[in-house]
Amino acid sequence: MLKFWKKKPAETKPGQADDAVAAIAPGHAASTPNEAAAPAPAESAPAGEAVLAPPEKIAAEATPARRSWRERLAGSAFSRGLGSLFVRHPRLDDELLDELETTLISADVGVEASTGLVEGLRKRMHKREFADADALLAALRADLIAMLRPVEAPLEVAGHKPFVVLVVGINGAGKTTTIGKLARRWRDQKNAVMLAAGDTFRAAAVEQLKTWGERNQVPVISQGQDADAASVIFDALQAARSRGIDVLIADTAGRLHTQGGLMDELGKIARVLKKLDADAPHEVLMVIDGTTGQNAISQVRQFRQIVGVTGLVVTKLDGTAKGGVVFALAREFGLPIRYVGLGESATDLRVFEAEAFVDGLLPGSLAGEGAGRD
Ligand SMILES: Nc1nc2c(ncn2[C@@H]2O[C@H](COP(=O)(O)OP(=O)(O)O)[C@@H](O)[C@H]2O)c(=O)[nH]1
Ligand SMILES: [Mg+2]
Repeated sequence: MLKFWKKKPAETKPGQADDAVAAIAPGHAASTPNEAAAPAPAESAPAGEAVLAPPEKIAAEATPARRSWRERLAGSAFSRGLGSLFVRHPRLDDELLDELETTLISADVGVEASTGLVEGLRKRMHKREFADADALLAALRADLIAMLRPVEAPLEVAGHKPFVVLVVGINGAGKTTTIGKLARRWRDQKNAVMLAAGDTFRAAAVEQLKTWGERNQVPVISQGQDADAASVIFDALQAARSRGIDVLIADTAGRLHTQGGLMDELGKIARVLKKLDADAPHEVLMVIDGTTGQNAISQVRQFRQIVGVTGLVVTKLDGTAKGGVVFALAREFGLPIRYVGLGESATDLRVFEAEAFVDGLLPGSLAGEGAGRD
């Protein structure tokens, strides 16, 4: 019988952030998981106005219930696949490793990476390094963490003022939602944040950004639908400079089917920003939908050709995402994975941590703490 399976997965431990938060703000602990659906606060600022909420209000809003990485990742094909594999096949043999390889591939880890991992484990098994399946899983955990360590590089926004973040990615990837979450995060860290509504292709996109701005009391610079995106973002950087803003986050359109148009637009945005600040944008953050599987790889490849991507955010890893795409991205590009989206609400964006992520995907007791620092 496998030790790891008999033990009950420890979701959270006393003293972890989730418990602490629940203790401080019991009202918030029961709040709806989908904060995106909540109405915007009435005292929201008109677009373009810099208004900072009183500190006590920010503190109160900053304490909704936080769920552990494992709670969020448990539904992924990766987690479910591994869990059931070791139940179906508890014996340590080549067949187990063959099935492990299939599980990793079908969880979007990618063929090369999966084969590489499994062949490494197979050699060690044949050398009798593993006493049982637990030992094999421990080795797999270590290998998975080692794959992700090089891309664990949090984004620091302190080096420039304003620090300009250009957010790119295809439609529906989660750009605007991620911007809303980042606005909340950086505002909570006492930065003055401003948003630029650079996705001028759809009126709804501008409105969506404004709603996030109102909800987080951060100003949004916009010129409405069909405005020139570069001009909106240029104006926003000028406004950000004159108002002493710390972080400017710019939304963009993501029409990949007209790659030429997108290339022109993103190229123009980067050029006009450089007129004001030769180093801007300081981060080109590409947002990727974690449910798109191996297609994520070709998306990153295309956007890298269009604009110099400096960091990634992988969204929608809650629910049924396969999760393995994070490993495939790490192996293929080595680009920093700055954040992962584990849900739709403002606090569901986590700084990417290799160990917390891997532990969230693995069967309970095998993993370490599992909750992560963030
Ligand atoms: N479950 C889940 N949904 C997300 C996440 N991030 C974004 N979404 C949803 O994905 C959809 C598209 O997001 P949006 O920000 O409009 O994408 P954009 O077109 O790239 O700006 C929306 O319904 C979001 O609520 C996430 O981390 N988890
Ligand atoms: Mg959008």
